[in-house]
Amino acid sequence: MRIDKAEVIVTSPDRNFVTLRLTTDDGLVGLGDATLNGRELAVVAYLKEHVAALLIGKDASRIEDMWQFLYRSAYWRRGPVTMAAIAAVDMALWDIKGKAAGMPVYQLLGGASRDGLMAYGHASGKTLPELFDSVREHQALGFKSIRIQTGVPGLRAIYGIASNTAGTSHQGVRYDHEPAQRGALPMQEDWDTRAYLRHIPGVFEAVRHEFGPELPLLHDAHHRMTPIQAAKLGKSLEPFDLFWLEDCTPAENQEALRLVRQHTTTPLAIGEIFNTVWDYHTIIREQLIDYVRSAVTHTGGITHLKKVLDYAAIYQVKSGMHGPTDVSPVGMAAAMHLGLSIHNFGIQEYMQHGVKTNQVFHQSFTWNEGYLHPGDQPGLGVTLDVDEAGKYPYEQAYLPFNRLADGTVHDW
Ligand code: GCO
Ligand code: MG
Repeated sequence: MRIDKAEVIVTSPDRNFVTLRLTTDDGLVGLGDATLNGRELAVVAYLKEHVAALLIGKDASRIEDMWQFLYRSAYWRRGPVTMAAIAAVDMALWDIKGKAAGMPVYQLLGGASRDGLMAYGHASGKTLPELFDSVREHQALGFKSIRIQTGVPGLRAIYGIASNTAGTSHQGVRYDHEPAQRGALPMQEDWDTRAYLRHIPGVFEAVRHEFGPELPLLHDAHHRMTPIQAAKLGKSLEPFDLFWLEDCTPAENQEALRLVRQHTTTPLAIGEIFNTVWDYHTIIREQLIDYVRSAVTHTGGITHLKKVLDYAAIYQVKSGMHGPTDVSPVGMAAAMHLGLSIHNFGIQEYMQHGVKTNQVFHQSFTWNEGYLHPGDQPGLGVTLDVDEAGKYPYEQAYLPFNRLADGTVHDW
């Protein structure tokens, strides 16, 4: 079972996706997601120029060895581009191993620890009535847990709130499939942390009043606060019993979470921009977070994220894998197989892909009353229709960014 071919396929059905396709000499095909939102072509070049040739002729069954080889032989460790490239190779090899064994990947990881994966959807609205409609729309689709993002009076546009030009998912939910807007330059948004801190508790109070105490509610703060501001927000949200508050401070300063933690019992989730266990070392060991947000795609694949989550399990920290539309159907499938098998699964983010994306990527997962399941096809359970993919060439796209009223660039 030697690797015969390594192809990098770039397609942009509802948004840009990068997929690595490995073929073995005995005809098995494995897919890996290498999509790095807004910096896609850097990973394409890394794979095409520096990795593809190294794979040819190698034994496709040696997943751990391949991971260690790609991580250590490069000398330059970690970082989103490197780790997304390694992740794609790793996922493709797990896909191949599953097909060779005739088993879904979750069986190779130890089998199912649960029947399905509770998933949360993204409700958003500029105003409360819009937000309530969006929550109801998600409940009608079966979602049992919901992320709440809201407009803030005085601010023009806020990331994570579906615009009027948003597309719809295959189930008709209104989403910005590519919040990384297509165009030659990134969109500029405005930001005011004090206005945000004044507004958010009232929104959660209204949502609890409307939808009752049971519905698990989540919120994403996108790294915009200082530790003391985050502590204040966590405290002010305690009466509304959040499932989690996500990315409350800029993620690269792990120590910042100590101060937040001392002041609030609101559960914290962090890590969608982390790449290795080293980014989590302090915050897991000191139990400064409750949920690990990494995607398989951005954290070196199933092999490495499983190690992060096994480490987290010792400290009662659970998974909350990243699942926006920029994680491709292949990356989502990998998350579902891993989530089904580990004991410390917490919740899965599930932002549904668009209609065109689902025509390019044929998927085996099921969605049943709020729960995902990866399906029982051998491997990851995703196939790529290359002809369909060819209809959608890459388009430049950037995530938006923030400036404060005085023009200062802010975290987003
Ligand atoms: C989330 C995220 C996304 C990211 C996006 C960046 O919680 O789903 O914050 O909206 O910003 O995936 O590529
Ligand atoms: Mg997030």
